[in-house]
Amino acid sequence: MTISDDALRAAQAVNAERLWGRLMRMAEFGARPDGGVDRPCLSAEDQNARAELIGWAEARGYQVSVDRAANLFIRRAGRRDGPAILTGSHMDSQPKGGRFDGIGGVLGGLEALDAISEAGLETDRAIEVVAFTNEEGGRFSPGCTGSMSWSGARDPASFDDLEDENGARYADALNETLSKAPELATRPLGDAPAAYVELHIEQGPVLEEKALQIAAVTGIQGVRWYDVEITGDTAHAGTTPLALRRDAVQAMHRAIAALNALMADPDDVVRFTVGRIEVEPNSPNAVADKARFTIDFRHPDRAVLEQRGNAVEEAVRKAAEPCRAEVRPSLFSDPTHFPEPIVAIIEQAARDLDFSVMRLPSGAFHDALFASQICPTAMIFVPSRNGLSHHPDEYTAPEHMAAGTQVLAATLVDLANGNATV
Ligand code: HGY
Ligand code: MN
Ligand code: MN
Repeated sequence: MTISDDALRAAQAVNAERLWGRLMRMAEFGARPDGGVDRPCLSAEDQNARAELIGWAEARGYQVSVDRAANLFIRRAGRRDGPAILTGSHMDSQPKGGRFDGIGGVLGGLEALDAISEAGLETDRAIEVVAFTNEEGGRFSPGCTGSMSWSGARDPASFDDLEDENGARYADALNETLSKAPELATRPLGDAPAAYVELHIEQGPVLEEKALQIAAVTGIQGVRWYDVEITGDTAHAGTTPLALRRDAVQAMHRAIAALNALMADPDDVVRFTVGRIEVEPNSPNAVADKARFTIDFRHPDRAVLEQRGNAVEEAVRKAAEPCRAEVRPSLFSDPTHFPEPIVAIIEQAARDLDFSVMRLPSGAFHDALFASQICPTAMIFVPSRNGLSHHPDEYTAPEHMAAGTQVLAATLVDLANGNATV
């Protein structure tokens, strides 16, 4: 046993029913008829979910604050001031999202605070839970604008003019959200914590296939997002010979075919997705003069990410001719490896709590990607049924959510008390 007695007591105080009740309550904010969740960042659903979380936190006497990126922090004070141990995740969801992605880490963190309180424990360092703004990027692309603003990875002002599909500006949605809780204390961006540990669902099939309860996450694969805009000429669908057309949809088709060739991988390790397409004038009998689409390209090997990623722009521009193509990078991150000491702490805590555990890299990106640029960072995964996520049927069993939260609570206490050093 390497976890401390206090860590063990905190884990044993985790209340699985309270955690599950909060998860199901949060799933009501943006609930879909098919059982999933559609809670776009900074939407009314998101604002109402944040108000519920603030209510739960204030009822427990925790200090709630917000930074100008609308990242929400819940602080359980420690004996001394100074950098806290931070946990958390995000509250926004995909349009056809599930009830656990992101919110599971926020509510797991809140449950860990409550368990630590109910175990009657004091900790040296404060422990904080954060709900990062816009991790998904579904409404305002790219994702992780909250954690990139917080960590200093990007200038927050660079996101101000992002627009959603209705033309709403990110900065306006941000300010509207901040104005909904004017009484909250504010805090500066970039207060680096002493460490960051994020609980998250695996969003893949491995833990379930191996019938394991916990993964100590070793890192996150590299990701490159691009926004492509192809410009042609609109024309009459009935009278314009094809030889005279600059058809943006046909050019997009050629460009995506060229990208499929560039991203071909017999080992099925490359992840290449075109998830969003927009066409103008979007009329059945007018040739399109605009076609926009997104590229989501991921790989665990930096060399592959660079070699194929650097070929994207030329491949699109050539294939789109005689239309003009513009390729704008929107989110870049190299493969990230979490430091061995903090990964080992997660793994050992799981073992000490008698959970089956493995090490696993993450195929999905997370706010931990940007936390890892400013402090020792690790993640805890719990199983996803059928490996589903970004899907209404996303599901993690109550006992798995509770197990992940127990490992989290123990880890937070030992990191906060210096029993585990990173
Ligand atoms: O896209 C991702 O990897 C994350 O789930 N938002
Ligand atoms: Mn997530
Ligand atoms: Mn997600």
